[in-house]
Amino acid sequence: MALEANFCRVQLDQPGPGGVEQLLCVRRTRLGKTGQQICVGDRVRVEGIDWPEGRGAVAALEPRSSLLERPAVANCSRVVVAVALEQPQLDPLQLTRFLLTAERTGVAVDVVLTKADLLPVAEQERWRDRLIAWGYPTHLVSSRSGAGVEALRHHLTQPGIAVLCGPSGVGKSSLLNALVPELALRVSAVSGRLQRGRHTTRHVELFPLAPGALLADSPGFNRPDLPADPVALAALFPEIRARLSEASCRFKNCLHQGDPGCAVGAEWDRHPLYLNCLDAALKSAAREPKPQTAGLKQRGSRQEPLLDQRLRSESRRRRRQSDPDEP
Ligand SMILES: Nc1nc2c(ncn2[C@@H]2O[C@H](COP(=O)(O)OP(=O)(O)OP(=O)(O)O)[C@@H](O)[C@H]2O)c(=O)[nH]1
Ligand SMILES: [Mg+2]
Ligand SMILES: [Zn+2]
Repeated sequence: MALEANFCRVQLDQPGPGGVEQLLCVRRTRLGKTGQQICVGDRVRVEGIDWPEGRGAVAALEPRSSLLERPAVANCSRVVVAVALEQPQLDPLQLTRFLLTAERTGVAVDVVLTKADLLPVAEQERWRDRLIAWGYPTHLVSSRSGAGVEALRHHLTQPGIAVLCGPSGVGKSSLLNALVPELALRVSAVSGRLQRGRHTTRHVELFPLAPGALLADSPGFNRPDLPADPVALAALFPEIRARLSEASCRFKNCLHQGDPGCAVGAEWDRHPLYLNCLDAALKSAAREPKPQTAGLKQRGSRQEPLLDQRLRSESRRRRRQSDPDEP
């Protein structure tokens, strides 16, 4: 399933009459009573098929095995988070936010470090070793020189859907072009002092890497959301999972801020990044209380005054106008 302006393209399990392999279906944004939203990767049932025209209508959505929230992709079996080593410079906090979104799917997560041609080998390897220590299989690639591309293709040639996501301008589409030269996807140069990308890719789209192995290119964005429940954050860090599999914290509701009695401690690379994300998640939970966090009493969770509803939606509207990253 792929989405286009007002239609979705449905890939059939078996060719229909006349060898039709894909159907163009009217896109209803929400389906049935449940109001579920269709996304790329969804398995759907189609009705009212006009075979000669290759058209139909999506009637129902099959249950999903996984869901990546942003970019929205259903049923992926792997998330590949791409960040550049340079242009734009690698930002560990931003990378962590992407990894947290990827972790929420429950599927395998890889890191791809792009533009390796822009850094000396020793520095490339320092980054790679650092990310391996975080708990992620990490690949160094350069679409420009071709370094690492073949090894990555080999790694990704497995049945299922892999999603390539990451900030704008890191070279996701360039990498897809290197992996599948026939594609010739549009890419464009990063701009400005901050070397920000230009949001060149506009839609999520699936491309066949090998029979049965699909890779999705996706539009870059710069600031993935954190989970709504701050308590859910810890389980999304492989380093915390590893420590908790060996020992337990003294308090059951421990938020792992490195206090005495915490089995996770503070002696790990991403500890400050974890604290940063935890603080942001606690603040936003306090702003918009959710049932599961409403009764939460934790150190460091400052209760913020609730903004007037109108003010809140107004400020959200303004943020959206000034920041293309706001959904
Ligand atoms: N030096 C170098 N530049 C690269 C490499 N890969 C991509 N670039 C450049 O980086 C810029 C952005 O590349 P894109 O492929 O459009 O990046 P993207 O991640 O798809 O960006 P969005 O579609 O906006 O999310 C282009 O100018 C590319 O030529 C690389 O391996 N080395
Ligand atoms: Mg792109
Ligand atoms: Zn703890």
